[in-house]
Amino acid sequence: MHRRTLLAATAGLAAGLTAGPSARSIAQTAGRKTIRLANRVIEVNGKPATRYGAFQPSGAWGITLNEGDTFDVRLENGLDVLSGLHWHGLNPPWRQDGVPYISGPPIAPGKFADYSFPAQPAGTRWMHSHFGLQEQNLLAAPLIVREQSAIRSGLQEVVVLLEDFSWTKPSLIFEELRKPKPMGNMSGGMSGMSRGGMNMPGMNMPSGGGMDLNDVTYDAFLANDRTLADPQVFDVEKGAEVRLRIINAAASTNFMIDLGNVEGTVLTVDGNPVVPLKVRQFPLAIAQRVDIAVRLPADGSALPVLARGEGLTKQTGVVLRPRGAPVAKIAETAEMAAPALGLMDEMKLRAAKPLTSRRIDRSVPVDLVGNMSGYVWGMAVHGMEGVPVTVEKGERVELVMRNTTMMAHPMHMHGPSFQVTEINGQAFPGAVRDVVLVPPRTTVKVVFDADNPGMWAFHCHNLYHMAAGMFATVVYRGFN
Ligand SMILES: [Cu+2]
Repeated sequence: MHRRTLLAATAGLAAGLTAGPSARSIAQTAGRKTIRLANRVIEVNGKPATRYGAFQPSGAWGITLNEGDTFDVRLENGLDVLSGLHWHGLNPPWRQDGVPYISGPPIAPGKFADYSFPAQPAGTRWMHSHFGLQEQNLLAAPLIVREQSAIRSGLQEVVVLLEDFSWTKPSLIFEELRKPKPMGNMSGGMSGMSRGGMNMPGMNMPSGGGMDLNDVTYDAFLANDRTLADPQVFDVEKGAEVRLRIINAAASTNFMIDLGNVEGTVLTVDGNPVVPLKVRQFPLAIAQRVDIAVRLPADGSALPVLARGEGLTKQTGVVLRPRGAPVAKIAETAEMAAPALGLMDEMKLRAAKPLTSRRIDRSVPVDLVGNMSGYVWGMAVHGMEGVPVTVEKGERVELVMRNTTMMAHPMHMHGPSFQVTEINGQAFPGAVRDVVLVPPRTTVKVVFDADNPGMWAFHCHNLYHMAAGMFATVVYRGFN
């Protein structure tokens, strides 16, 4: 099948990706929306791939709402397996959080679940399966709650959802990762996989400083389901300012966003406003989002928005094209590998709407741990693996995340967002986020207000780390 035929099969994919200022009236009159989980066919490097998807009957990918709307969704499972979606970055009642066996049961094939709660906080959110390894099967989609400020600005919005793609089944990728590895040969060439990433401090490992960047070697990186062989091209006005909403929906890949020579302005991270920060490159860990305002070059030329895998030359992206501008072919391999993601940029971020200043009621040590004898990851809360973080409603809670392993972990807490307050002993009023990267040998402190009683997932957002045990919960005492 030709690429265009495939796109037609996914029914107006692009329609869900841009939202003009007129979208509000549609949202207000539409009432309950339906999202259907179903198989779909995309094309990767000239070959068709059947993967999961989450689309509305209109063909819109995911959902776009406006600040103040109700998240009123019927989720239908058209797959032949148990499934569901988590509304990443929203703060719903805990039973509507979409995490199977924690917030509720998964949805059986042919069945549906209804969701209705205020779509807040506004911002660039996303949705993905929290069931098994389905996220690696591309079961993710944008979930945009357009801020009133964004609507008023009249800026064109471009949503870019990044994914990592493999021809290997997710279960086989995980099986390979979990196979015991000879200690002296962990960088050896397993097909499709790099080493297991379990080397510990003091071991003399070949990669930079003993740090491991990627567990899995992917066949492609996708931006809105497409590679740079056939990137999505957005029509924009010459010299216009555009609001990018970039979502890292990859299962196991951190990206470096690259605007080339064009300077953009970071407006939000994980959907939450920050003091504007000028950037040409910006790190985007797994599950993080960034909104960047970019102005198209005055000379009318097209602007590629690229994302390069951490430590890799492999890249993907989209192109913003003013009318009449030629679009040059962009190589899928960059000349320079993207660096390891650090927290240099994180330390520059300042919340535009910080948490109120108040005393911390409870500080909880959370050690991120790994086991060398196999692909086993964990979280030790108060030094104990397998126990939840327990909090009381109304408390200001601090999480002290200390990474004892040699891989970085993008840590995500469900429910209320947290504010980054300290990195390796250096305090600062950082960004409000729902995912923060905790690099090797690093301690990151965050605080949040325990305002939403329930049982919430708290985990590493690297899908394979989570599947191998890096998962805990936050439990409110006396919740029901
Ligand atoms: Cu991890």
